[in-house]
Amino acid sequence: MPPEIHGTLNADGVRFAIVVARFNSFITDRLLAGALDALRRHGAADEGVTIVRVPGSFEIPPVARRLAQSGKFDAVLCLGCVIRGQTPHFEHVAGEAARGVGRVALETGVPTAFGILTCDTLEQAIERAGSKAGNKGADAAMTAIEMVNVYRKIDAM
Ligand code: INI
Repeated sequence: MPPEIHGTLNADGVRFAIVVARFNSFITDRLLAGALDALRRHGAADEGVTIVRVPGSFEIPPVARRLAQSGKFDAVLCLGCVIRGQTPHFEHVAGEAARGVGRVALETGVPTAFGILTCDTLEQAIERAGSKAGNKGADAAMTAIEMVNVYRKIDAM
C-alpha cells in the first residue's frame, strides 16, 4: 500500500484564533459556542484560543489574514452568518467572505476554516447553528484541527 497521510483530531497544544462576526450574533454566538466545545473536547486549552470579534462577515477575511500572518496561531477559524433576506448585498457580502477566507488559506499557508453560514432564511441558519443540521462552528473547529495535523505530517515527511 502507498503511504497515506491522515490528520488526527488532537488539538493539544495547538494555538487557535477565532474570528467571529457580530452581525447576526444570535446565530454566530452559537457557532462560537459549538467551535469552543469541539476544540475543548479535542484537547485544546482555553489559553491557546484567542477570540476576535469583527462587525460583519465582510470584515472577517482581512482580520483572519492579519492573525494568520502574525505567526502566533496554528489555525484560524472564521465564523459568521449571512442571510439573503436581510440585504440586497447578500451576494457581495457572502461572495467576498468566501473568496477572502479561501485566499487567506492559500496565501498564508495557515489552515483557515470556513464557518460562515450563507443561508436563504433565518430558519436555515438556526438549523446549522446547533439544531437539526448540526453546528457549523463545531465543524469548522474539527476541520481546523485536522488540517493542522495534516500539515504537520506533510512537513515531517
Ligand atoms: N454581515 C453579515 O455578517 N451578515 C449579513 O447578513 C449581513 N447583511 O445582511 O448585510 C452583513 N452585512 C454587514 C457587512 O458584513 C459589513 O460589516 C458592512 O458592510 C460594513 O463593511
